[in-house]
Amino acid sequence: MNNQQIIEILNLIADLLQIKGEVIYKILAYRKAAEGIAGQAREVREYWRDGQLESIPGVGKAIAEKLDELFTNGKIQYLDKLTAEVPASLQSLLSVPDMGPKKVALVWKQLGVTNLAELQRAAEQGQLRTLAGMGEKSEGKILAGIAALSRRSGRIPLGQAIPVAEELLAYLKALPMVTQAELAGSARRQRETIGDLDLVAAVTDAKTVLYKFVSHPKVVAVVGQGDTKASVELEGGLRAQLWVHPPEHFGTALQYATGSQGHNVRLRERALSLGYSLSEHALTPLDGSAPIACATEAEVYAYLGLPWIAPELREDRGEVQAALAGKLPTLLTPAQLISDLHTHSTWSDGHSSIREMAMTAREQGLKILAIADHSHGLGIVNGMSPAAILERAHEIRAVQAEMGASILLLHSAEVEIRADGELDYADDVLAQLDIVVASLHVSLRQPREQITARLLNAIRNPHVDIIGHPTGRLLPDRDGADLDMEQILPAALQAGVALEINANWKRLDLNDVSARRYAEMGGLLSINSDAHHFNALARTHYGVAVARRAWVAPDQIINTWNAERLLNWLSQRGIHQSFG
Ligand code: DGT
Ligand code: CA
Ligand code: ZN
Repeated sequence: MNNQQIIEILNLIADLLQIKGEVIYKILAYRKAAEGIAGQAREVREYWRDGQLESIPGVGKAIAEKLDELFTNGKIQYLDKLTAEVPASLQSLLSVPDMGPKKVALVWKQLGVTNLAELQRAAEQGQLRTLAGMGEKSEGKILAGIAALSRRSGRIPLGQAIPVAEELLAYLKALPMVTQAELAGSARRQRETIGDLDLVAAVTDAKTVLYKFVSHPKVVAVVGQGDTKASVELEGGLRAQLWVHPPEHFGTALQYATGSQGHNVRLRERALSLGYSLSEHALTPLDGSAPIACATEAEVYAYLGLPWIAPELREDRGEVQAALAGKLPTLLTPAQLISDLHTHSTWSDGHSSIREMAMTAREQGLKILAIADHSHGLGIVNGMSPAAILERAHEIRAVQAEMGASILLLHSAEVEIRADGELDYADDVLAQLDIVVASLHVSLRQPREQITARLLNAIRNPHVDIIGHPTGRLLPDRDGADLDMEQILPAALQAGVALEINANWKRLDLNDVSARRYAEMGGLLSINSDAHHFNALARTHYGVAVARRAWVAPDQIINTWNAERLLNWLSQRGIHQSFG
C-alpha cells in the first residue's frame, strides 16, 4: 500500500461522504489528511510502523485509527459501509470529467440520477441546467465528459504493461514448481496497447502455482480461478491471466495463448488440411491415433510444415502464406540500430547536456547521435533561436573533439511545422544543419485537408530529412492528426524523406500499419528515442517492435546505416553545409 493509494482511498471516503451529504468538517478532515500525506516524502507505512501516524499534518486520531486498520487488515470497515450506502453506479459518475461529488449529490437527490445513462439523458433533456449552481455551460461540459469517457479504450500502453509482466514472470520463474514461464497474448506480439496480460507457465504442481500467482503482492482482486487458469486484477487496474500446463504441453499452450485469434484460426485450418486438430494441449491426428504433445513452439510449427513465426508477425496479415512460400521477412533487431537521430538537450526542453547525451549514447554502442533541439516557434517551450543554433554548434564541436572518432555528433533541430504550414526556420537556417527533423506539435485538430497540406509542405521542403512522430498521436487514447496517408506516403517517397517510428512508448508513431505501407512502397523509416534525458536513450526497443510488426527490412531503417552511408545519403539530398 503506497502513499498514492492511501491518498486515493482517503479522497474516495471524502467523495462518498460528500455525495451522502455529510457535514462539511468531516469531509474536509479526509481531504486535509490526503493533502498532508501528499506532502510526505516518507512512506506512510513507516510512520505507522513507528507509531507516528499522527505526526503527519492533517492526520488526527480518527484517521490514524482507520489507517492502522488499513495496514493491519488491508481494508477499512468504514469505507466498506460507505460504499454499500452509495450505489456503485453513482460512484462511477465521479469518473466523468467535470462531475465532482457535489454535482453527483445534486443530480442524485434532485433528479434521481443514479447512473451514466440517466445522467446523459438528463443532460440531453436540459434538466441539469435547472439545478442550483449549474447552467447550460456546465451541462454541455458534462455531456462532452460522458462522450470522452465512452471513447476511452481501457487499453494500456505496451510500455506500461511490460515492466509489470516482467516482474510477474520473474516471480513465477523463481517458484520451484515452475519449469518455464513466458509472456503470451498481445504483449508478446508487442501490440502498441494491450487489453490484458497473458502468461503461460509449465508447471509440476498447478494448484500451488495458481495459488502463488493470485497471492502476488500486486494483486488487488481475483477475477477468476480454476484448475488450469487464474485471472487477477493488479494495482492500477491492469488485468492478468496465467494459464498453467504440464511441461510437455508448453509449446501448444504458448502458441495458443500468444494468438492472435486470427493467426490461430489460420494455423488450425492448416492443421486440419494436414489431418490434425490443433488445441492448446496437443496436435491430435484425425485418424484416431495418439495425440502429439509439443514441448516447444517450434515443434508445433514444424509439424504444420512451417518455420517458427515471430510473435510480432502473428496478426493474420499474410504471415502464414508467407511462411509457406518461404518468404517471411528478415526482422530488425535492437542491436542493428547504430544511430539515434532525434534527441534533445538542455539547449531546448531536454534535461541532459550534450556531453551527457553523447557519453550515454556511446556507452550504449551508438555510432551516430543527432542533437535535434526544438525550434523556437509559437507554443514551443524553450526552443532555440537561429542565434542559439550557432552557439550550440560550439558546444557540439567541443564534445565531438573530446569524444574523437568514437561517435559522430550531428547538428540537428526538430523544426516545428507551424499551424499555417510554414517551417519555424528560414531555409538559410535549415541549410546550416547536418540533418533536419520536422514535426507537428500544435493545432493537431485542423481538418483533414488543412493538416495534410501542412505536412505535405514540410515533406516537400528540400531541407527536411525526417518527419518526426508524423501523426502526433498519444497512446492509449489521444488520436493523431487526421492525415490523409494516401497523399502523405507517396509524397514522402517522392521527396526521399524518412518517416519516423518514434520509439517513445507513448507515441509509437508511425504505427505498424502505416509503416508497413510505406516500407512496401520502398520508403525509408527512422527509429528514434526522442530522448529528453540520457536515461531515455536506450528505450528504442519499442520502436524496433513496431518495425518488426510492420515487416520492414532492416536496410530501409536509416538508423542501421553506418556514418559513411548516412552522410552520403544526406549529401545526395544536397543543401546541408555541415558545421563539422
Ligand atoms: P488483448 O488482450 O485484447 O490485447 O489481445 P490478446 O490477443 O492478448 O487477446 P486475449 O487476451 O483475449 O486472448 C489471449 C490469447 O488467447 C489470444 O491472443 C489467442 C487466444 N484466444 C483467446 N480467445 C480465443 C478464441 O476464441 N479463439 C482462439 N483461437 N484463440 C483465442
Ligand atoms: Ca491479452
Ligand atoms: Zn522531439
